[in-house]
Amino acid sequence: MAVRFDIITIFPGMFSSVVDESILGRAVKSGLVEIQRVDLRDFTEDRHRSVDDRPYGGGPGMVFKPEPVFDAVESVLGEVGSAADAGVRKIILTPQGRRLDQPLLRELSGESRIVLLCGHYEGLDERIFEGLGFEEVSIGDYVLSGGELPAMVLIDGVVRLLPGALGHPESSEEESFENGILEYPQYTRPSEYRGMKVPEVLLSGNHAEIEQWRRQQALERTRDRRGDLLENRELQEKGAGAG
Ligand code: 6GU
Repeated sequence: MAVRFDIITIFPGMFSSVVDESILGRAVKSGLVEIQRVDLRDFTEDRHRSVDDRPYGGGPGMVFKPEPVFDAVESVLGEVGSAADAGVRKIILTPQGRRLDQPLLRELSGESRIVLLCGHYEGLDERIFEGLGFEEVSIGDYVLSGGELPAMVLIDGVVRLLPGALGHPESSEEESFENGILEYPQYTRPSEYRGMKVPEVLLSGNHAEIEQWRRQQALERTRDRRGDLLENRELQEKGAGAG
């Protein structure tokens, strides 16, 4: 199924390289994904094309004004609250949002239309949230200078889950995080390089043993590097048992 993204941004040019290259570039060319960029400054009316202003009550930084954002969103979806807006996922990328993870990407890969609004500065006028019904998404616990890179992260993560975007259908289901654990180590030829050998079991041709080895490696790695993932899994399994 095809997905259409509308990206509302003050830096539409930032998306060019990402949209043109690699898996995403191929998905756009093949029609699996449509990406429309909307320049927020096209919806300003003053000479300086300002999208931001100082915060009421004082304090540092600037805040996104409501008018250009409402107008940009309505140019994409029609009047707020109208039929066109139903069934569209509307997401603001801000550090205050729900953390993006693989289950959310999976969910979004089932949508047909996603509007992304890239936040900036100290934030957005609260009436944007109140009046437009966007959900907020963050890509992690650190601060970036704007929502554009996070929007690209989200788009990339969604598009590679669309049937037909990757070369081989099973590749997205096998990988880390889909199973809630990290990936096992991979090797390719040569079987020995600079004195470092590929583990014997992988050369054995014994598929049951290989599978067992990989599973054990993946669990060990997850325990060493990301114990939090295993704890979440245990909690989920307990929750499922009780429900
Ligand atoms: Cl979505 N925006 C910004 N500015 N910083 C972030 C982020 C988003 N997610 C993590 N850091």
